[in-house]
Amino acid sequence: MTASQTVRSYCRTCSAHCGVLVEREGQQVRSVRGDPSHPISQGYCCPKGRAMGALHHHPQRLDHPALRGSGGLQPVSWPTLLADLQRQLSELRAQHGPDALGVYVGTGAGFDSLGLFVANALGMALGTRSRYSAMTIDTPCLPLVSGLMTGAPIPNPVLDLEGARLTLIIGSNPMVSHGHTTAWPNPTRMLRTLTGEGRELWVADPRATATARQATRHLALRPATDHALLAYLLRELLSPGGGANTRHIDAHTLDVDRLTQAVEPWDLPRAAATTGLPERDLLDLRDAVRRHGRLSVLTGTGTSMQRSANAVEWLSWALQIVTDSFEREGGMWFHPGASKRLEQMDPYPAPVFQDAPGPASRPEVAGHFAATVGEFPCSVLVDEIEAGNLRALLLLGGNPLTSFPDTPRVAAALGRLDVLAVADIVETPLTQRASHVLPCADPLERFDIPGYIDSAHVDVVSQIATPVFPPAAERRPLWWSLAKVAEGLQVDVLPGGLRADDAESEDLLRAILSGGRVDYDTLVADPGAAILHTGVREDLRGWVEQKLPEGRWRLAPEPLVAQLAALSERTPPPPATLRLISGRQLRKMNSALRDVAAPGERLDEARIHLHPTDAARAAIEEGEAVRVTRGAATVQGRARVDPAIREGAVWVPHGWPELCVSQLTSDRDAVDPLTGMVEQSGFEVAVSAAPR
Ligand SMILES: Nc1nc2c(c(=O)[nH]1)N[C@H]1C(S)=C(S)[C@@H](COP(=O)(O)OP(=O)(O)OC[C@H]3O[C@@H](n4cnc5c(=O)[nH]c(N)nc54)[C@H](O)[C@@H]3O)O[C@H]1N2
Ligand SMILES: Nc1nc2c(c(=O)[nH]1)N[C@H]1C(S)=C(S)[C@@H](COP(=O)(O)OP(=O)(O)OC[C@H]3O[C@@H](n4cnc5c(=O)[nH]c(N)nc54)[C@H](O)[C@@H]3O)O[C@H]1N2
Ligand code: SF4
Ligand SMILES: [Mo]
Repeated sequence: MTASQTVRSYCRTCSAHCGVLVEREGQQVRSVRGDPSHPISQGYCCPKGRAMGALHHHPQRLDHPALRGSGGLQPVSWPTLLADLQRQLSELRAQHGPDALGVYVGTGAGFDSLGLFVANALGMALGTRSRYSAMTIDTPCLPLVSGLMTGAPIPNPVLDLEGARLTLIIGSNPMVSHGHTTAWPNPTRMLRTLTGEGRELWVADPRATATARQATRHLALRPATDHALLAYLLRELLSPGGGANTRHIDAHTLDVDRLTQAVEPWDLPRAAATTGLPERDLLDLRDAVRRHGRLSVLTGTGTSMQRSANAVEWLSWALQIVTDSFEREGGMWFHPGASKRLEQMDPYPAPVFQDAPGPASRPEVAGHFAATVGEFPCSVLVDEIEAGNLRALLLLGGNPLTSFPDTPRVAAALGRLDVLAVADIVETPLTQRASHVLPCADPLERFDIPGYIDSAHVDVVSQIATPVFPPAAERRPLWWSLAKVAEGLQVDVLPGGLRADDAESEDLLRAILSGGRVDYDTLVADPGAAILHTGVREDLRGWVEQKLPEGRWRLAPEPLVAQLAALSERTPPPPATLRLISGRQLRKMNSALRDVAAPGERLDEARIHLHPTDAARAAIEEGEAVRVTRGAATVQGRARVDPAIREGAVWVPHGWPELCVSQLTSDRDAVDPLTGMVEQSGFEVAVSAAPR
């Protein structure tokens, strides 16, 4: 009998990176629970973290490289797989140029620190413009807005948990998601802090979510109308004596007059009619902002996926800037990451957002944005394949069959690629379609330094996870297989000219960590123990504002003003209109973990959620088969009659292949021209009982 042993680590499933204690016995995980000594998560761990062991032992866990031949996918050795992949990629590059080789970094690779590091290095070294990531189907409005308002896509704004007095959450449900740009490990404790003595938390969401239910006030607004709420608040604050901080505006901003003009149409009756909120709600929120003087605004995918995403993100920044909230006591701050890389950048790389053509097949889409952030939007990937511009794709920890718009077109296009190399940890519909399958080390089998370059944590921590087990079977760390691919293409991706077979994860970590707040040896001396960098947050107060050109925020960038003006011209839809909203569920991660749970715990379900009145209007009952239709596209599933959702909103969770909400989205209609973002939430749909 082997004795059990407890190892400290972190969960790598979402940006909360909760500290965990992994109890192992030989090669088996017995249990995973929260680590009470972690300075931020403080013992919290959600069902996905507790399922780390179940994922590690998953029956469909990938063990061997596989190569497609005449008889379908066959297990092969790594040398055979890599030789074939290297040869095909070299030939395609020689024939069609570097843009024929593409890389897609999905969520699974995004949380693999070393894999991500080498994936980015590979994209750059190849000189391909065909770089894609889940960022452009998630929140491209954030780098766009920060770029336009500050001159560079700057770090992530995060909550000042202890300092915040008034917090407004719009389009995020951290009780389930554990946060979007601010990470919420231990969300109940964090919500309690935000609603403590003298503090207020307001949540705008068409659903009475677990987060909204703990708020001081819940504003159940109509989907995709957040711009009206924020524009109204700005209009009121910017009116003479309205509560904006005029001293700060004069000293540290540009274009306040243009902002004032842009929000002028959004008076109280119009904002109330558009949002569907009682005027009292809007007045009370305005008064709360005046009372507190400052506020923190947290946006999420509920806002970043709607048609007005850019306007909403911009107005939320503007609201925080005119109240002098950013980087001040009680307002949000900008996370510098555990490295010092961002704060040492001086000045920020500039200029950005120059004119540049978009991808060859869609030159009108997001050219300047793509050039600035260094990637094409996911919404052009299918066109790039169909046009023959993209011929090989390294698909790293992602699932475009549920995450990209217009699923049937995506499936057909992926089938046309000469090379579809899929790196994952479990068998998925993507690995089944792959030409090359790269089995990766899972979180318990690899090193990670979460939050090193940028982080969503409410404080600055350095942390390292070391492998709990060596990679089983023929699984390899993603960084290694990508470095091997790079060698075959004669490009360098590892630091110090290292060769993949001579390098260890430690060599990469040493190089990446050098010059940071702590070095590799200090971190690894006590693996799993997060080091809290006390005082950094306070020392850095104002660090971003100091880097702004002339120390000023641009309050009213022209392209955003134009987008709000276009929204101002739209008339509110009739009240009976149904709008679909998307979102996350607690026990799965997008399309992953849907069938993985810790022993004795349950799984999530795919349902179409409707308000009782909307259900009655369409004669739909609980559990009945229903159809959601948008134009020619339809999805079908079972109804959940749900009083927590507001009338006029239909909620379909994201990530279910059998109820694939992405089938209702399109990479043609309503693609934002500035970022290439797809309208994934807040669009009109019809709902009916499915024919029996
Ligand atoms: N209509 C609609 N579309 C959406 C959304 C929506 O709400 N509605 N949400 C959007 C958002 S926010 C996102 S982020 C994207 C998600 O888009 P993707 O990232 O493309 O999709 P995921 O389902 O997260 O796929 C993650 C994959 O990574 C694998 N994986 C997990 N862990 C690891 C690992 O350690 N290593 C490797 N190599 N692989 C691993 C999983 O098995 C899974 O196959 O979808 C977007 N698309
Ligand atoms: N458990 C779990 N956690 C996750 C994920 C997961 O799949 N499962 N995915 C991770 C990923 S990739 C991401 S990007 C983050 C996302 O993190 P969040 O953005 O917090 O995601 P959601 O929990 O879907 O919350 C979005 C909320 O917006 C609301 N909403 C929809 N439309 C509107 C609107 O028009 N206006 C307003 N104000 N609200 C609206 C929805 O009802 C929903 O409650 O979560 C991450 N964490
Ligand atoms: S909230 Fe859950 S999924 Fe996210 S890091 Fe913590 S345990 Fe993992
Ligand atoms: Mo996401």
